[in-house]
Amino acid sequence: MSLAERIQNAALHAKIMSAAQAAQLIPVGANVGMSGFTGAGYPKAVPQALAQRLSALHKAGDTHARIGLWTGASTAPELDGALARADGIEMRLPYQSDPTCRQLINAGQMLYTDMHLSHVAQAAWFGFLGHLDVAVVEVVGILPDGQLIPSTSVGNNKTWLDQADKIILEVNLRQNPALAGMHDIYYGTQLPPHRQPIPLVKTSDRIGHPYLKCDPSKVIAVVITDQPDRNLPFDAPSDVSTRIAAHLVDFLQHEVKAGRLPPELLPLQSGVGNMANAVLAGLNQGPFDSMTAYTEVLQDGMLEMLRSGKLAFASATALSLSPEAASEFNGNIDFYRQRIVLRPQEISNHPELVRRLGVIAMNAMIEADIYGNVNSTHIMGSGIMNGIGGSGDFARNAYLSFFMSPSVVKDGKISCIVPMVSHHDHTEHDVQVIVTEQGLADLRGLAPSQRAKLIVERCAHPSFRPQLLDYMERAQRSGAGLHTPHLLDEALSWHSRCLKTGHM
Ligand code: 0RQ
Repeated sequence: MSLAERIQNAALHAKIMSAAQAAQLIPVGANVGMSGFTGAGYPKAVPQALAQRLSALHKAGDTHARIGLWTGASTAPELDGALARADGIEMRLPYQSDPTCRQLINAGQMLYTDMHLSHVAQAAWFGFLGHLDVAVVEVVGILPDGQLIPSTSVGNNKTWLDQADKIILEVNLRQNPALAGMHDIYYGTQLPPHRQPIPLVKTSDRIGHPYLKCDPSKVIAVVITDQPDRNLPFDAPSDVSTRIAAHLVDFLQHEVKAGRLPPELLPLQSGVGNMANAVLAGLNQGPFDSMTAYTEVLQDGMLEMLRSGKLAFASATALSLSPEAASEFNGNIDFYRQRIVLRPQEISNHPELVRRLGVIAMNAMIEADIYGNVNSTHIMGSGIMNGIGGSGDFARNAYLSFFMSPSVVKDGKISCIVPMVSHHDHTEHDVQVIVTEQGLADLRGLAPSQRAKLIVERCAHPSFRPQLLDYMERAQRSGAGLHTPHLLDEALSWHSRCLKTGHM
């Protein structure tokens, strides 16, 4: 496809320039809304050029030259990594999973606002996040009237394009032009008090428009790139994640038999990472057919399920595929376009829709406590790992909300079941089922003391079970309130004692 076919708006041809020239147009101190969600559809060239520019300014003595960086979710080394290594990010939101960002955030050198992903667009519209100065958005192509063919993620692009004063577009020639038509951009969202119900009742409903609207007069630069998305390979499912997947599939079968789920289940949401991928592999081999997904990220496991026919349709905001899966996707894009829709993240993660559709939410966690509270984000209560991402959007509103992790990590030294979580992301009220390789605890309808017994018996590793049972018994005898008994000093010191001694 020629450049003229990719960029059909004649006026915007005059705006084509190098990434270095475009980066010069981003004011130091600006808030910049970039595309990108879980390593898909992020700008590949301008962030690196901007990182070089900020580094040069630091060397010249302007040590405070940074930007505020807003995205859909996590991106890639060419974006988060490059800007973080250049110490170019003052404030990061709403989600990251980059090692350098993590290190700077935990060293107190980068500010981070870790947000529910469905909240970001509204927060930007209302100005809670400050003013958005520039949008940098990867697209597949530009139509004659300036509308944009979105790339492999939609994320917050609609909001960034609407809200930013100026726009820089990266047209990535490597992204498949046949992505056109896969997106559904909903423009019906109003602000309160004018908000109307969102007219989506099935995962496959199209309620919007295939293209992103863009005012060409705001476009200050068009940069041509030719690079693939990050495309990290997934690990083969481990023994632990295979066992977790088996518990989950057994439980879902039980729910179908009990008449609490239809045979094709309800729409699935799956988090990111190797464990989520292993669970999807388990579902692909499981007994359910004609499943659907209403999720944020579509990774290899879901692509395989679409190919096998186990999954009839998937709605998401981003693709996050390994190199092999990306090549399979691009080779058969007409097949996938019939079965995938990519939406803005305020729609893919919308609480109203998650509740209406009755989503089955399956997310990984760092730790759960004996009463069912979940920590998804912090190590030892203080150090951020990634962020809450979409897990809260789904967990609170889902029909069924699963949280899963290995029962122990770090060679068995750390228990993922603890007396009291060291940081709270999902309260006991939002967590229905906890799964580790040891087993599954169905917490629905149980009081705290019943939940504690079940979680420890079913999910804790045998090497930590005695300490946890002993804790529970002593807490019950302590004279503390018996609704959710705790020995506060001991609960709070569990993590540090565990770390010091390996096994308490
Ligand atoms: O450490 O990197 O040193 O090996 O945490 O853990 O086992 O690799 O698991 O990649 O699935 O991540 C919750 C972080 C799990 C992720 C979390 C250590 C462990 C390892 C990573 P190493 P694993 P995963 C949809 C939904 C929040 C966002 C979300 C996450 C590292 O799933 O970020 O759900 N979730 N979004 O050893 C100390 C513990 C630990 C621990 C794990 N209890 N104590 N270290 N680790 N448990 C996607 C989006 O919203 C975009």
